[in-house]
Amino acid sequence: MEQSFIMIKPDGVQRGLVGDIISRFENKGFSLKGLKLVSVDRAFAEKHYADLSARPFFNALVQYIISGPVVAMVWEGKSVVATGRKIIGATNPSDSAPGTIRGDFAIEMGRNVIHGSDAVESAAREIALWFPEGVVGWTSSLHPWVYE
Ligand code: DAT
Ligand code: MG
Repeated sequence: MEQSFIMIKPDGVQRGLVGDIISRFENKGFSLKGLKLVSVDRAFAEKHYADLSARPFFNALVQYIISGPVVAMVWEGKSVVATGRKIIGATNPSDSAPGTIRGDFAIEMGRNVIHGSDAVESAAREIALWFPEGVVGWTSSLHPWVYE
């Protein structure tokens, strides 16, 4: 089954949005396979955002991600990568629809509360980076009530 790496950024943690955000993924029917509160250093954040290293906002982005603890998660389910991006909303909160996480909780791109993998391949890379110890293998007893 498909997995996505979802991270609540430091502003989401500081603002007390962890419970609400987790609820949105749980309520959808996705399964939590990994979860930890961590502070990452600059080198780690630069690795996570390596694809963006040439962009002018890269340093500010890295500074933001290391400014406080983040909640790193692995969520699993059918099409969780693409659907997770829909739950999160557009990168720029000015464009994020109400009802999405960024649409409901964010105003600026540099404080957009949450990260979600943008493809199955990047999800695999990010999960390996953030969870080198592996994730938890379990099956929800609700599985037959979520999937036909
Ligand atoms: P996303 O987080 O929606 O996958 P991304 O991977 O393109 O977006 O960029 C990572 C983060 O970098 C994004 O959440 C916010 C920031 N960012 C992206 N584009 C930006 C820009 N043009 N100016 C400032 N920050 C930007
Ligand atoms: Mg991205």
